[in-house]
Amino acid sequence: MSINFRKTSFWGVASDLASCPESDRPEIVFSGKSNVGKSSLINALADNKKLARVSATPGKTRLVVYFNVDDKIYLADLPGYGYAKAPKDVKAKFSKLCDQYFVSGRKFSLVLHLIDIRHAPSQEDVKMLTFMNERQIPYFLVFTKCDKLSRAQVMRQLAEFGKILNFHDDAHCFAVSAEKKLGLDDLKEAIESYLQDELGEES
Ligand SMILES: Nc1nc2c(ncn2[C@@H]2O[C@H](COP(=O)(O)OP(=O)(O)OP(=O)(O)O)[C@@H](O)[C@H]2O)c(=O)[nH]1
Ligand SMILES: [Mg+2]
Repeated sequence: MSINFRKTSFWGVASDLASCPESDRPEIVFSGKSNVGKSSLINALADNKKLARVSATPGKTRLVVYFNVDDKIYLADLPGYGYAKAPKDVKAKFSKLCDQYFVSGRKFSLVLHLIDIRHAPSQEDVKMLTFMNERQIPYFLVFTKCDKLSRAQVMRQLAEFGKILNFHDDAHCFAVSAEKKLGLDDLKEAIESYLQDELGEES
């Protein structure tokens, strides 16, 4: 069963768990530092620049924003963590929402954890990966903004990150650019094949 990512539409926003959609289909969660390119990646996968709000000002996504892909899966765009300039109470609310999301028992199928290819993974990235490893939460690591580096530099960074990060056995790594549309087909294929069993045989 293939997923048509071009058929992605805005579903709604959730400020708490009660307003998230019913868990009636596979859900893919986008996590990572503020400004890493979560919303841009969603737009690139859907080939629609107007879908998710992208901003040069970090902290744009302040709620969990849901997208419906082809009536088959949900994408959940989480607020980015580590946005230093957000007021304290807002920051606390974000992180509570993210924490709740991951410990609530809400059913999700896969996390795409995004890391900017140019920068060493942060403490929060390491914490998040440790958390997912401990809980056996399936994730793909997606290195973003690859257009900013040469191919050789990308390879070097990937090798370097492999030493720092304790990759989960099943972790898949992807190097992408939302800007130049690089690596997107590989990522889509991997998502589809990961969800194959869950999506079943229906057309
Ligand atoms: N060069 C380049 N810039 C990118 C790419 N992806 C995102 N950006 C830029 O990075 C900035 C942040 O992108 P967003 O997609 O809004 O990041 P986000 O992770 O959703 O940020 P929050 O909503 O604050 O958590 C914007 O200025 C984007 O244009 C990419 O692949 N290449
Ligand atoms: Mg965003």
